[in-house]
Amino acid sequence: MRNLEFKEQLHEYSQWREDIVQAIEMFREWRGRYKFNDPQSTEKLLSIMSNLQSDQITLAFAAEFSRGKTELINALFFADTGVRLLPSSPGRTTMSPTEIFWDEEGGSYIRLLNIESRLEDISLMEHKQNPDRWTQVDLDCESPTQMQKAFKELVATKRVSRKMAEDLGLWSEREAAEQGIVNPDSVEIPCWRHALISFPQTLLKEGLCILDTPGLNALGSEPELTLSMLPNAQAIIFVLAADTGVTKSDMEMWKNHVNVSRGANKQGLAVVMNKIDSMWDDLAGEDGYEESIEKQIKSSADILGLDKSRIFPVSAKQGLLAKVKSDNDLLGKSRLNLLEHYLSEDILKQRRQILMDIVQKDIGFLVNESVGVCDTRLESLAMQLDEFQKVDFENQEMTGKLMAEARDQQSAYQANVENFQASRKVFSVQAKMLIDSFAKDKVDDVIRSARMEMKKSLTTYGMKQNIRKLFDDLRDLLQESVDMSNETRRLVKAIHKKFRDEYGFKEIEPKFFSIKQYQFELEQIFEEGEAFRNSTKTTMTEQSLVINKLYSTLIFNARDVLNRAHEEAVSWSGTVLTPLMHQIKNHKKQIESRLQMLRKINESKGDVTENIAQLEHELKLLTQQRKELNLIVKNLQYEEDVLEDEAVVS
Ligand SMILES: Nc1nc2c(ncn2[C@@H]2O[C@H](COP(=O)(O)OP(=O)(O)O)[C@@H](O)[C@H]2O)c(=O)[nH]1
Ligand SMILES: [Mg+2]
Repeated sequence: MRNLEFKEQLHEYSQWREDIVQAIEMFREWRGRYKFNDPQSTEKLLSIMSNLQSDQITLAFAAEFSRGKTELINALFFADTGVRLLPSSPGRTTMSPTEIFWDEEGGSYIRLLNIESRLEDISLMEHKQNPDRWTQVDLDCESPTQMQKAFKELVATKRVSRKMAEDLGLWSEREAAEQGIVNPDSVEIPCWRHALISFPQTLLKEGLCILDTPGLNALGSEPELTLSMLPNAQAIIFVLAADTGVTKSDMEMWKNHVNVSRGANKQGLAVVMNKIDSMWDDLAGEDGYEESIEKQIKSSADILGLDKSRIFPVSAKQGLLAKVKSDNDLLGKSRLNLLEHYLSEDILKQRRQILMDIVQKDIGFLVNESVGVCDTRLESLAMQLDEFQKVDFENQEMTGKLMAEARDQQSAYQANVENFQASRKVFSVQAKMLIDSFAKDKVDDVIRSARMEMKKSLTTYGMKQNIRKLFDDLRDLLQESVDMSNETRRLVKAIHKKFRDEYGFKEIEPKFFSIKQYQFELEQIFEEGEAFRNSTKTTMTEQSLVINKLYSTLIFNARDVLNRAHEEAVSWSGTVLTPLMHQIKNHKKQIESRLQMLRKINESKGDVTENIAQLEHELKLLTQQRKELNLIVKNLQYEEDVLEDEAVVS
């Protein structure tokens, strides 16, 4: 009953996603039934469906420690359990980044990665693929109190030597001094580096994934968080506390970790001004309270350089309490609903749009193709029917002439098809060259040698030179492919033009593959890495752990970009000529069937009515096919003309 709004919206969203998947499945069946399918397009459709099905909405909570992130997560998503599910308490609370989601295969669990793993040069991503490396705690989802108890492990700490803490990047002279600790023998550190929590709560089952990050310290020492995980989240919720205002470390966090990962338009970003209840007992009364909240929001907006409407004053603590006790007045006072409204309206809508764009980009041309081929068939069948109804088949001279014409047409077309087969071979060779130009092993070679150079360099400066060189090399690699992809594109265009000009084929603007976007992404990765390095240079010693990790993250991200580019090139070259091939096949069939009918008529005059009846029957079947397709297109929530516009643009 309580956090109804976000819950309902998420539910509706996941329903919508299911509907789209179903429409795509219907389309796939339709293509199979009427022989429009080919292995590559079928694979494409299957992969889109599986991506949609496993799509998650990740909300990341970032802030300095003790701003109330964990409490906010409890209040927003887990109040239904009736308890404070995740441990939230004064002081340094959750110290390891925690991801909360539902893992259908793995079931319910907490998986914890030990803090010492920081010393290895293995990314979190790689660790996640290897469950054996994690300590697992089982969860009894029937019992919130058992779960609550199990979650206590998240905040476990232990004492290690100062040297060890230093090696792990968890020792700061300055911070310790602030707490009155000088020159200690041992230091208290968190036991766990990262936590994964899976349990079957409704929101999580519908694809919500929550990332709870600890404070500045952890983000500064885990570049993967800032440079991979936060940018990949659909939204970041940055939490401030009303009782502290925007502090220096809040600002540092904002600048170096939150703002950078949102790109220029700051999409999917909300700032929460938590703990407004600390202002409740103000003697100034209701008006004074409103005024001081307004003032705080304005000054925070100014400092952060953000629009006021993105800042949400809430009390997570009172909101949680209100939900657990079903106290509507208190819930109103906590103002949680405004934040929930923003999350559901803005973030979910945006995600829907993004998925829709992906679906359109990926299968729009297949839908267009089916519609196009279907329509061409309908047209030519209707024309043939018309012709057969008009021609006087008693006139032998006439039928003979028609047949001769049709035969000429057939052989001319045959020659062109052979021509097409030859062009297709040329295309295959060129496409293969394009694909090979940035194949995985080629990229791996470049990376391997860069890594080797890096290991050899003794200074941060030397490493910096090496990473710069690596990015230059990767850029060059892509540049070569750009030239090649331009060439391939010209070839594809020429092949299409020929059939369009000579046979009036429907305008199918072939889908184009462009490397530009990937080059841009590569550039971004490098620049963000530089920014990160500059921002935290005070904590980085020569050849430090963090620098190593930073460069591993950059390399990982760069490799990901090149992999994606490669995958797209492979899938593009496999499918780009398919629509044309279908049109060619279709055209060939038409010529053949017309010729066959003419031949039959010529051989046994008087059979015309039977032939006409057959054509009428075919026309009926085809109209039915087209109707079914229409319905599918509608279910995909497409407008055909929109699609056609799209195809021209892309
Ligand atoms: N007064 C008040 N205290 C809060 C609120 N939210 C969290 N806290 C307290 O702030 C402290 C830190 O909260 P926690 O959620 O662990 O912060 P985190 O480190 O950002 O995850 C705890 O003592 C919470 O009880 C709030 O809305 N009002
Ligand atoms: Mg916390």
